[in-house]
Amino acid sequence: MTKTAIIFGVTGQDGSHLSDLLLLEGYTVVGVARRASTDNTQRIKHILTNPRFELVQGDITDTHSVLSILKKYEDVDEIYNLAAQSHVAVSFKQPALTWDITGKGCLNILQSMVDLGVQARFYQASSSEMFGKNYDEHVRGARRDEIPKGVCCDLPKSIRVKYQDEDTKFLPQSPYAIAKCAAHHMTRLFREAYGIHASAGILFNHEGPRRGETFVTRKITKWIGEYVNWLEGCEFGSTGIVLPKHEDMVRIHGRPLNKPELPKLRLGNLEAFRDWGYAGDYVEAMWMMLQKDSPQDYVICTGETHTIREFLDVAFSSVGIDDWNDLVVQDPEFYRPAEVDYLKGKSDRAKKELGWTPKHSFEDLVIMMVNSYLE
Ligand code: NAP
Ligand code: G4F
Repeated sequence: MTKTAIIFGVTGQDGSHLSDLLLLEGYTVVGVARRASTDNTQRIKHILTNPRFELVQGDITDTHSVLSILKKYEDVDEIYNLAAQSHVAVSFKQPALTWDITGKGCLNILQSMVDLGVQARFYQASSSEMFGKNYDEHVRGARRDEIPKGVCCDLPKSIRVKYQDEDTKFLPQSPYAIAKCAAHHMTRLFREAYGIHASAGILFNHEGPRRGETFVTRKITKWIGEYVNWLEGCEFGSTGIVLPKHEDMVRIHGRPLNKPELPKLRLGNLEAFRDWGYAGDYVEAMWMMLQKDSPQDYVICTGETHTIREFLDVAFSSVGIDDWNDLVVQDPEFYRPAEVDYLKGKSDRAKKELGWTPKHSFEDLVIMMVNSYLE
């Protein structure tokens, strides 16, 4: 029999990939989108006419709205909560709104499920941001807390590996991460207290051509795409590397450009480490979690970590630019009041219990994102 799934946050990056996957799997998908004054369905345009896809209006912060949707689809099989104010920097500027959407929104769904007796399986989009400042360490296969005091510091750095997994304690560093922790614990509590089949995926950063344009990977790759197009549009054309600075143009070409200079790429902290994967791979893990007989929380990641600087290296070199230093400016505007310096996941549980591993490498991802702006 055809299964039905409700996706809160269907218009987002993950909501669109998950809809694609579930439709392929034969589901009927009910996507919940909030009212907007402009069209917010860009990422799901290609499925809007699918007879097994239905778009309904709703807002996760409005209890009545959530209740009435769940009441209408009370026989639903699976509910995915992907709705969030998901931008960490924005959460410092709009903490209360972030709390209402990212934290309380999850409670609105879970409590509505209990009140209405909805028996569906539930997925909560938890985040590696919840680990914040914390990590565990492998030293020759042991956890940091198993190593006798003093020993760790005597060992060479090369054999100490920092990572986060399901047992790593949360130490959130932003209003967003704190709201995610609350929703994560709410999911666990409702699983234990009411027996709901509720699972949380602790997903590390995942990206792709559908990523919002203010997240760092998309901001970088979009700028590179614009830069390449700008170079190609120059009067003299461009095959090699030219710098978009007036004085350099005069030096290289003997005359200034005949079009306005392209603003440089303005970024914040380039030293943070992130474990970046491809969003299309990660939504498969979400779905796999809800196919298990027992609910469980899973870390989903690649196990590889790179700095923003390394992302810049790979992205720029994919268009033949080896030195990007003159093209990028570090701007205090993009620094955060508190930073998450290091994320590197360990997804052994997902591999063992779900059979999930990522299909795309870091390099694949970066090149895919740059190319999406060049095509
Ligand atoms: P996203 O692109 O920002 O999508 C968020 C979705 O939530 C959008 O559809 C947005 O609608 C919707 N939304 C926001 N406020 C809402 C409200 N009040 N009521 C109903 N819907 C609302 O995020 P994403 O990258 O797809 O991530 C999906 C989920 O995973 C989020 O919960 C995010 O926090 C979490 N997560 C993401 C990552 C990652 O690296 N991408 C990693 C870990 C966890 P609009 O389109 O109208 O804005
Ligand atoms: O791309 P980001 O904004 O992603 P961030 O903060 O890691 O959060 C994303 O991943 C989380 C999972 O770990 C999700 F839960 C969350 O919803 C979101 O999807 O920033 C990545 C790094 C940060 O260290 C930031 O300080 O890039 C640094 N950065 C440097 N310059 C910048 C910029 N980030 C942004 N957005 N814009 C910049 O100009």
